[in-house]
Amino acid sequence: MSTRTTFATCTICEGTCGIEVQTEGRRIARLRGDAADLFSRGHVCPKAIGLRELQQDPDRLRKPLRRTANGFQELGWEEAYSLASQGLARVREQGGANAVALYRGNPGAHDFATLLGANVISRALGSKNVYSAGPNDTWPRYVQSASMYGGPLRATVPDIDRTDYLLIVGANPLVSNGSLMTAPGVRHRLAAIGQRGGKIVVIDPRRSETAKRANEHHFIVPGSDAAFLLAMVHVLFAEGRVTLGNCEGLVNGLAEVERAVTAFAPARVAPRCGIDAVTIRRLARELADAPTAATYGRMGTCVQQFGTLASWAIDLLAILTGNLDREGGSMFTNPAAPLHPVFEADGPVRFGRWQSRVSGRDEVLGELPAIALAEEIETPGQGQVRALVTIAGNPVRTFPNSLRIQRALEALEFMVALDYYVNETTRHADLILPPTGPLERGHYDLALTHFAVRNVAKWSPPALDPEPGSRDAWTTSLELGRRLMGLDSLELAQVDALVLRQLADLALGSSRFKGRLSIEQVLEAVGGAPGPERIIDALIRLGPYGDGCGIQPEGLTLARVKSEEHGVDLGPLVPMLPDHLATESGRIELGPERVLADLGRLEAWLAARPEAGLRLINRRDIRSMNSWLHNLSALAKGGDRCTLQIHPADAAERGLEPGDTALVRTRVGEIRAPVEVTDDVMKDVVSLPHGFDHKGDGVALEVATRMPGANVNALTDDAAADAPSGASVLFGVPVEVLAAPDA
Ligand SMILES: Nc1nc2c(c(=O)[nH]1)N[C@H]1C(S)=C(S)[C@@H](COP(=O)(O)OP(=O)(O)OC[C@H]3O[C@@H](n4cnc5c(=O)[nH]c(N)nc54)[C@H](O)[C@@H]3O)O[C@H]1N2
Ligand SMILES: Nc1nc2c(c(=O)[nH]1)N[C@H]1C(S)=C(S)[C@@H](COP(=O)(O)OP(=O)(O)OC[C@H]3O[C@@H](n4cnc5c(=O)[nH]c(N)nc54)[C@H](O)[C@@H]3O)O[C@H]1N2
Ligand code: SF4
Ligand SMILES: [Mo]
Repeated sequence: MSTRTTFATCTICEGTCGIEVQTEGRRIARLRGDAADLFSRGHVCPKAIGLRELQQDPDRLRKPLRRTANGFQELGWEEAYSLASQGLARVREQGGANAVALYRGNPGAHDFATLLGANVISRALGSKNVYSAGPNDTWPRYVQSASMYGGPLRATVPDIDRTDYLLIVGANPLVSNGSLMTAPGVRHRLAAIGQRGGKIVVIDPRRSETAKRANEHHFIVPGSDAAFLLAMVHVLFAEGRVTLGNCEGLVNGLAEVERAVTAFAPARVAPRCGIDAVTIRRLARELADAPTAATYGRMGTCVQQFGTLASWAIDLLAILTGNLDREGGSMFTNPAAPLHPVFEADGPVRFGRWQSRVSGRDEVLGELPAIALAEEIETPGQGQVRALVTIAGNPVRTFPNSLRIQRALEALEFMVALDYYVNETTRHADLILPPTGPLERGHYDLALTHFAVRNVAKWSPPALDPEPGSRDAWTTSLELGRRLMGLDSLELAQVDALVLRQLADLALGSSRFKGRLSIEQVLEAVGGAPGPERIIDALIRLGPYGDGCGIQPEGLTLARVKSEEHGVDLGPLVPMLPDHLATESGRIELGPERVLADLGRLEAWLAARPEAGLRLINRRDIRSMNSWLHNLSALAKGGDRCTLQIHPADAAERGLEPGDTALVRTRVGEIRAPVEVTDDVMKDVVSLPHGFDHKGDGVALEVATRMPGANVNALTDDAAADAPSGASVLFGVPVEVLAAPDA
């Protein structure tokens, strides 16, 4: 049998590593890092093997399933689409558009067809009950970036390949491989900072894998980052070290920020964050004095009690030390296929355009906070959510108070899941519609190229033909979309063309070629073959490097990207201001109203007496990806990774020894976990990974079900939220730990 080699991209995490896939017929003979990939240069992590196993996993669904009294049964695609759309339409007829909710999970951001397809389904549903993994992840960062620069995807990324000083706050790229910072082979990139004489400082309640390789690490009390970082900003003002550099003349609100940080003197903040005032001052000076410096925060500065304020303070440090938009500092990526026109279609971002029905929570970026979903399902009344569509998500494991979500799903009238597996969430679905496998689809990193540390573009062709009888995510999205929009009479290709026209129109409206091209010329240029690739082509051609559909023939097109099988390197990040700003004022808003409005809450916390007790934080596991890779034996094997890390003093106080079983308890639930005593976590902090525990009636995950581990989101509390963004508080959760009674 002939062997074929395909250069593709791993789509599991944000690393976007290039892979080389050798196939013999339908079999994957070999899968390894693509040494010639211009961005990742051969790097892959252990999860890449997962792609091979995922392709072959017998539990991965290829055909649609329907839930019956005798369990799930396969059915044909046409029937599945009809039943799915009829079920949703029925609920919509009875309860109105808001009675059907949509949830989009994380893998949707890693596949452009799923991402664009989810938008089609969302528009077709027309519901205000739209949810995503964002509030359990990136929202504070998006809200802060939208408020300061005008768009959620206009977030800064640390220019790690050129910086002299990197302050990492609440991120563990050595395990996560980077997030909102696409930097394949991040380990080498971080090591290079040291090799060129630079410095890395990590701030984390746990001595993480990244912290262990840094020049300096400081423990911080979970949830106190905003105060700590604002104390650093305070030092910049107090010591006359504020310099705007490239941002001179481009900022609004400097005086407001100076006033706002007066309350955060290092001496006042130190006892609450556990980092002494001398160190806070020194770090601020180092950051200001370094030839170039960048501050990078991720989950630890997002899904905590003051996520937006912490994210804001991170960018203030960049701006006020002259490090914004400057080589080696915090920069903006200039993606080849920008989504800004789509995200900013309604003009400068506004929040709170509508509120959730039950507890009046603000809409953010067109969605409602994740913590609102359960109560919207549980609470009767006009607009009660009675049906749900999930796309690539597992809220029963990934939402705070996830057992409540589980009960809510049990109470739904109808549910449709677009997913690979029958898992903790999708087992509640009436219909499951699986997409083709990750190596069976073409790939372009539409979302992640917005946060890459270099400007890059790459097309990955499918390494395998789709399995006979399977359907790709785009087809399924259009099939559901047209039925839900009542456009059944249209051919799929017609619906496809409508979607293309709409997106191309948005892209043209903000393109540098606007006024020199008609929409017809764009449609003509991208050709007549239906499929989501045309949308990528349109975005690229109208984008910053594009050929303007012929206006600049030397410019980029999808065809040109396709011709470079190891990717197109568009160079290091370059200064983008002021053009990149999309705020109403055309300037950087240093003190956005929505962000400043939360300072009172932070000041009240600062003034309050610290609460005694343990705080739970999360740690990521190198062989997991949130909740969904545990059915692949190469990644699932080994002992119980879901251990409770606890400081020796805290363990001793509770009479806990290594290997004992601990009972971990909060207001919302309890779990058991084996005890791992280590001073890698600070005193009063315990750590557990998330995404484990795949036992449950009807779950069809042969390998994962046998894997040990507990569900940490049985403990996290959906009553807590970051005020400006509505994001969940997953880290810094107060918990009680004791020896399990019958252990
Ligand atoms: N306690 C705690 N909770 C957390 C976190 C934490 O750190 N601690 N992290 C949060 C974060 S950052 C995130 S992103 C969320 C993730 O939250 P979710 O997105 O809800 O969950 P995942 O575990 O990513 O589950 C992905 C689902 O998509 C399916 N899937 C995988 N690939 C595809 C695909 O290509 N197409 C389709 N249709 N389906 C696919 C999988 O089978 C699985 O069911 O969890 C959040 N929850
Ligand atoms: N192996 C693996 N890789 C992954 C994932 C995975 O599940 N497994 N998930 C992917 C996804 S969806 C995402 S979003 C990214 C996340 O990428 P990261 O944010 O880099 O990963 P986390 O492990 O969540 O890192 C958060 C760090 O914050 C620390 N922390 C907790 N609370 C606080 C706090 O209050 N303050 C401070 N300063 N630090 C705190 C934790 O100890 C941890 O070291 O990882 C991605 N990559
Ligand atoms: S780092 Fe991420 S993208 Fe790279 S191989 Fe691992 S899972 Fe895939
Ligand atoms: Mo995430």
